[in-house]
Amino acid sequence: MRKQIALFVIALVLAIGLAGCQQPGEPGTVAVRPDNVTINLASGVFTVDLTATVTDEEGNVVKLEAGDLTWEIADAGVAAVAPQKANSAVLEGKQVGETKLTVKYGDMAPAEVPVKVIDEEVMPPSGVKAPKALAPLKLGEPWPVEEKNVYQAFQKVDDKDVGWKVWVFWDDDNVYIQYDVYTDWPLGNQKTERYIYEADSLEWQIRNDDGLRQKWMVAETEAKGYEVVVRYPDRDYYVAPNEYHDVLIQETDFGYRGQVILSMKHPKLAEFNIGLGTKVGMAVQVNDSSDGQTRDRILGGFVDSETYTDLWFMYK
Ligand SMILES: [Ca+2]
Repeated sequence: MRKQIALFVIALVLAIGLAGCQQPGEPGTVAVRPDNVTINLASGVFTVDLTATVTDEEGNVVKLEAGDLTWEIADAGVAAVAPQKANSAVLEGKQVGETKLTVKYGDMAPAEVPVKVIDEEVMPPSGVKAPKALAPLKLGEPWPVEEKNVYQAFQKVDDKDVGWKVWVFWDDDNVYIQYDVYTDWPLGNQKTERYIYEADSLEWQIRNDDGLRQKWMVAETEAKGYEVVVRYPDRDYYVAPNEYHDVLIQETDFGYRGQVILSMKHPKLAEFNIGLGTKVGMAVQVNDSSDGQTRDRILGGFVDSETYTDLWFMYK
């Protein structure tokens, strides 16, 4: 009996001793997910979440406490790393280049994660892009319009190209629309409120995949100045500038240019929840009048025909 107890005690001591051997410094592995990182600054997503797992030589996952891991980035100019919980960190791309993240636990062989920071323009998979404005766009100033992001419609009239080009931008506060109308008819609108579509005016309509739809109609009228009509479910009439809208329409050598600022604080725009990565369908038409009273032609006509083009809200 005494001998059996002695053996049991020895076994117990051995077991405790073995368990005690699994301290930092013993062979094991440090693994990080993802094990390879590419951050594209042009996407507008600058960070990647990293998670580390430490396994001892028995294959058991080691429970980590804050500070157990050391996260090191070789080139702090390219990327920065900020530990979060005991086993996680956030990696942030800073500038184009390549570097390496090293994650250490005791004397174990560290995990090494190659990090690449690139800045390569992303074009939308369909339709057109609305780039983010890095600073608020101001009426009357040149907006950063580029042909590659244009949404346009032209038709030949007496051998002349008549139509429009539209660009959309956004930031956290506003959606910005520039529309350049190529027409040889004079700029004018003698209608007001619900009838502004009968003379020179823009109709900008969007809808999302949930079936939410809204239309903004914009014109400079003789009656009131810059009018904005928010169409659904019942027309709301505004004169810009107001807390939600600002508009500038000016004649140009090709016709006229409109710049429209729509605040996302307006409930009918807010409900689209526009931000990085948002996609909506967009339809545009420009009503063109020769005398300011009669709609002689519709340029584009995509609102009436409900022909939508994908519009992607992207970073740049
Ligand atoms: Ca006109």
